[in-house]
Amino acid sequence: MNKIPFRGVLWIASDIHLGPDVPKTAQAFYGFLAQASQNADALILCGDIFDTWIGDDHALRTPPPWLDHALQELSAVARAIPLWLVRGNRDFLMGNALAQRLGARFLESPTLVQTDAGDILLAHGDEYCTQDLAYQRFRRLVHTPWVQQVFLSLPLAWRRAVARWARARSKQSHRGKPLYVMDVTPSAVSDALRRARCKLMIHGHTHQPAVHEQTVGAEMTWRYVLPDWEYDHAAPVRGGWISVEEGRVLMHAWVPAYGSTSASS
Ligand code: LP5
Ligand code: MN
Repeated sequence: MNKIPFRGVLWIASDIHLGPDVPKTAQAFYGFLAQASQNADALILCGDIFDTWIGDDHALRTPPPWLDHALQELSAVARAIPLWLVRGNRDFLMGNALAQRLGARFLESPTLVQTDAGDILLAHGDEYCTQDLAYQRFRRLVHTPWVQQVFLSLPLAWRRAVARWARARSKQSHRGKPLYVMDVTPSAVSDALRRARCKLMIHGHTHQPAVHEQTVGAEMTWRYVLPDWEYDHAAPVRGGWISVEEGRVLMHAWVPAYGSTSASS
């Protein structure tokens, strides 16, 4: 089990899905990053920071304007506080060159984060969607090292086309799947918590922010689910983060014009 100790105020956000078509979401997120630089001692972005990631070379050689802006904002926060990145199911190809460029580091999913609020098992969350057999097949395939190497050796235009196709297939497949299939499986979560000897989990991915209580053996456990960020195509808009501070885990909604509102603890 990967373990990492943190002291002080930790902020965690995920599922921002940055891309060329979400300027308002990006703007809201950059406001959040500026606040994180001032108010947190470390920031973890827990996967799906980008809507797709088709290789570091794409980003670093000639980034389009939206991506250049994103890289600058992420670098700025990494100069102020430690920035940790977790790979999600859409940006699992983020690599060391990106981390180096940003001054960030990777956390593997899952990692046991040792905080002032106790040990927290942190994961993107897709690994616990075990009832989604089609997704788990896709996940095994695209996490296979030689498949990734072949994909990364393709010309950029081909990679873009594959990513567009995979996103379209994914959106289409949502329509045919019941919500419980696209959610985490309770027994997969409890198995992971039991193995890690831990009572708290934080994950993203499902876009269903909540705090769930679940009894594991004789113990009560809590699972905090991060929201996704959408300020372009949704009404009401949504986005938020979790802070770990003074021994507590708090969920917050991000309201760009007014700063933040605390939602629950
Ligand atoms: O992402 P989201 O929220 O829509 O849904 C996810 C699951 N879908 C995915 C697919 C991603 O969205 C696409 C990521 C593109 C990455 C770019 C690189 C691509 C190639 C890299 C090769 C090394 O993760 C979705 C879940 C949902 O979460 C809830 O958990 O249900 O799962 C699916 O949609 C799986 C489908 O059922 C089948 C997906 C078909 C895609 C086939 C593409 C194969 C490309 C292989 C290339 C070698
Ligand atoms: Mn995801």
